[in-house]
Amino acid sequence: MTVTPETKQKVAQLREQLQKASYAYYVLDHPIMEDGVYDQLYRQLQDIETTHPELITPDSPTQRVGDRPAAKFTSVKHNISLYSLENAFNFKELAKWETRWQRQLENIPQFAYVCELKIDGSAIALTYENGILIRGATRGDGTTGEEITQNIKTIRTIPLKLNFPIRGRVEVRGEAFLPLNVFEKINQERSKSGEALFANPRNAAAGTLRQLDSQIVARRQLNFFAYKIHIVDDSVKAREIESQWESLKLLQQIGFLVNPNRQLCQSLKEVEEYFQEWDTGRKTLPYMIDGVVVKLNDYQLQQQLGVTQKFPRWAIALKYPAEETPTVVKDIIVNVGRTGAITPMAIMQPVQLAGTTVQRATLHNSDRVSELDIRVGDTVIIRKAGEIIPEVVRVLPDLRPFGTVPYQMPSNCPECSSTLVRPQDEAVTRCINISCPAILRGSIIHWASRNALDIRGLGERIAILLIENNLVTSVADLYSLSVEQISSLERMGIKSAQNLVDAIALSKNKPYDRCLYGLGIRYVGSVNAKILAENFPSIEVLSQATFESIEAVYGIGEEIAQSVFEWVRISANQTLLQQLQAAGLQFFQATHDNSTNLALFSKTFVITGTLPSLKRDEAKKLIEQAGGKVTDSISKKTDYLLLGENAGSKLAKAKKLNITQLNEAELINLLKTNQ
Ligand code: 1X8
Repeated sequence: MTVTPETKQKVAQLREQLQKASYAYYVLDHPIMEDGVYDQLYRQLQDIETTHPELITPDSPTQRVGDRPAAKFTSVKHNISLYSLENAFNFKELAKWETRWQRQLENIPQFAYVCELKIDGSAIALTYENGILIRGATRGDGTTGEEITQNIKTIRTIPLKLNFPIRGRVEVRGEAFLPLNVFEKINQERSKSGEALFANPRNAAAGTLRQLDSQIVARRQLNFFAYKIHIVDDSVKAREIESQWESLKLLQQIGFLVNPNRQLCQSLKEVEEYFQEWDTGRKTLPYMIDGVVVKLNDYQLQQQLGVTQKFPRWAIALKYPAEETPTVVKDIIVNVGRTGAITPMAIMQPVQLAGTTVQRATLHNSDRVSELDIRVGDTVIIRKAGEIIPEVVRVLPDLRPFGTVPYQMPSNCPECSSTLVRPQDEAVTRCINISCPAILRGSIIHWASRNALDIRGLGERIAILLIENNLVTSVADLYSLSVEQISSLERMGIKSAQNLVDAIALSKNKPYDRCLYGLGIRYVGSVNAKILAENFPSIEVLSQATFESIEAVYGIGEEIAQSVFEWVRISANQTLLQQLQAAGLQFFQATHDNSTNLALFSKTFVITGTLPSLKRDEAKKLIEQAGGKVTDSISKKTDYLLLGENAGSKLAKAKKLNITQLNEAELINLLKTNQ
């Protein structure tokens, strides 16, 4: 059938109207046409194209959704390679990068950085010929990707035809992504139908792009942010663009959605501010970002720096610490804690998570292990949620290799081989052998930990050595260790042995509540230990206390009271307490009288000038005997300036900070009145 010029004109007009409306709706987020009108025009165009298939062009709005699913995707070589980005995980690494690129140049030029949000999606390469989209491809390995043009055409924010034609070939790069609400909806649906969940929006986007059925892709509402344009032919337009900042504007002008949250920064300080701002801001974005991309703005500078084997030297990704990340399980072990509790743990391929490298995650208990059905070889999602040790959130069964077997919890303690016990109404399996080395090790590490007795230098390694060499059988034994004994341990010199002995001796000065906490009584954390210490002035009083009187204390619940009540009644624990007290540990509340009786308790003094009768040392001694402290320089923490003749700069500083001044007579008075 011949096509009249009128029909041709009509087709062109319809396409233009639809394209404009679609652009306004999807890219500008500012609709200019009623939905009904759009549908009507769309159908008119469809009708004409059905009658005159020869008029169908690849950029026609009717070609958005492919109706013929591709059998499989074909490989395509990218016209220009897609690079990945070097990662920086903190500002220090970012600064190193700046130093590195600057060192590469003879002299440091004027420069600016463009900061853009790093979208958690899938990189896409689009090819336009004379303004028409002819090909879309996945990143693949950077050199070769998969041809997914049909699927890409379902993305409404990717123009099939550029807003104004650019002669020759144009390559556009950007990130295809799924909005978070769509990602969550897809996972909910998959969960209902028993399908494996996508680990993150990036995988969901990549999975969607590689769907064979474009109808499904269309329903998924993928979106696309453009961030790079290569104009291959040497047109006027190409020469106009001299920077990343300008190229983003051009991308916007020719019809792409460009992320609006970009910023031109003049220094790394500004980059850091942008990064920090978006660390908060990202929580309200409707899509996921995993960092910011920092690029040198000037194209000439970019070209000068060039690329390495893998990365451009002129760009870097500054990543936010991930709170969830996938990794592979290499082994499953059980850990024996200081209470004998058995915790199954996954040993994993090391990954970056929330700012640190992790390779262990807790599986909590055997119920959780069965629930997850986690196996060695599995790909899992791990999460750090405030805890120090990350946990396994879920397993990705689709990625499970062949030949795996369910994990079986051991029935014997891995450290002492005694039979493990699991009380009927408890989730926790325990080793109940009181001489299990794992329990002793855990107790020592806990006793020495920062919030307990804070013994510097006594960590896991030393604890293991002390136990293995039979130097300690309880925490009390720590207090009779000699320098000779410790220096005989592996990798321990006389000096570090002396330091450890000193650190152990120093711990005898720690207050009662720290000692209580250090005992590791179940449910007695630092806060509860403080409450107990305040209400039961010594361990003897606490040991004599009835269950009711412990429970009656404000802040102490039934479980804690029960645990304390039982602990002090175990004879091995009573022996331990006697030994610790004999070693000099303070299992009693330092009475308030002792300290408040001291006239200058915890007051800080600075002495300046010559005093009428006391020598400086004598004044210092008097102050210290009354519980005060003498320091050399004035600060906000100084309580008094003791002032003599010919005072120097300290007086001026004390005046500035409004610090009380005393003379010798006033000091003596102060000591008397409070005695
Ligand atoms: C990856 C990404 C880039 C940008 C945003 N999100 C990403 N995931 C951007 O430059 N705005 S650049 C990039 C890459 O080069 N691999």
